[in-house]
Amino acid sequence: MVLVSGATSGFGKEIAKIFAKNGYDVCITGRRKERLQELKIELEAAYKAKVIMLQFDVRNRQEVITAIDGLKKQINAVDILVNNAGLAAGLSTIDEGDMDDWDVMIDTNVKGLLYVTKQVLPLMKEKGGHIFNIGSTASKLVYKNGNVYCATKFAVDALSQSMRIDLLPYGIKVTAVHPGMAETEFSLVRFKGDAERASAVYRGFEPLHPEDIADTVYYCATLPKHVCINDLTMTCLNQATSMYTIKDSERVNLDK
Ligand code: NDP
Ligand code: 8X3
Repeated sequence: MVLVSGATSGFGKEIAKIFAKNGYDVCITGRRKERLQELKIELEAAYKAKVIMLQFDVRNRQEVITAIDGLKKQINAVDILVNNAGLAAGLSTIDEGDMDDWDVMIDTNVKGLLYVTKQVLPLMKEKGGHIFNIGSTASKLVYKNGNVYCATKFAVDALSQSMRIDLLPYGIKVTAVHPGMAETEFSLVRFKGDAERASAVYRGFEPLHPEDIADTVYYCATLPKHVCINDLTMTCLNQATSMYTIKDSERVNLDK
């Protein structure tokens, strides 16, 4: 069983799809129930997959406990956990930052990841397994106005390193995947529904696609048992770091 947090959109949705397509049972989670229902129907019809859906908010500790307790009544083990649910809220300097935005990011990206992991681990410790934590290029290098979002993703990096040590005796692999810019609902959420501002982020170059991240997670998950990719940063062709992305118009050999 592969449990994917934040499977209603973007990376999580494609990650759930690629595992279902390849014969894995999947557990899809998120807050938006209709999206979960649609995806469950789609995966069952397209791939004859076994799909369990769990609606909960990763920030709500009791909701997480209740949901995973319910899962424990249906299955004996989670083989792969993908901690993907996350978001950015706002983009501003520390002095102008919105404290509600800070709370949402810290509660979702850091505490939510911890709550889900803690509840799922009893389903993984007996047999071993694989945890994927979706960080970001922002886990490696901060960028202007990214302050709290970057801090939460640095925390994902630190927690991935810690989990790798703590879970070594259980044969649990921990892979942190750090993508650069990818067009999903991420910027729409960050800019609170401002579609024009969101799409402008990706104008002039081809960003990563959610399928690229899903392919990468699937690749890491299907390596031989003795091999673990610990930490992986991936960007589109025009991005070097979280601070440096160029437009196609800046490429010197674009038409060659
Ligand atoms: P999307 O906004 O498309 O998807 C985010 C997912 O997270 C949704 O399924 C959403 O589900 C879920 N989610 C958000 N908050 C909560 C919550 N409180 N409880 C449960 N689920 C929640 O964004 P992406 O697919 O791009 O983002 C996925 C991850 O990748 C995030 O951690 C993000 O930080 C990271 N990332 C994104 C990059 C990008 O450029 N797109 C680059 C690098 C990293 P729902 O709203 O239904 O609850
Ligand atoms: C998301 C990458 O640079 O758009 O983690 O904030 S960025």
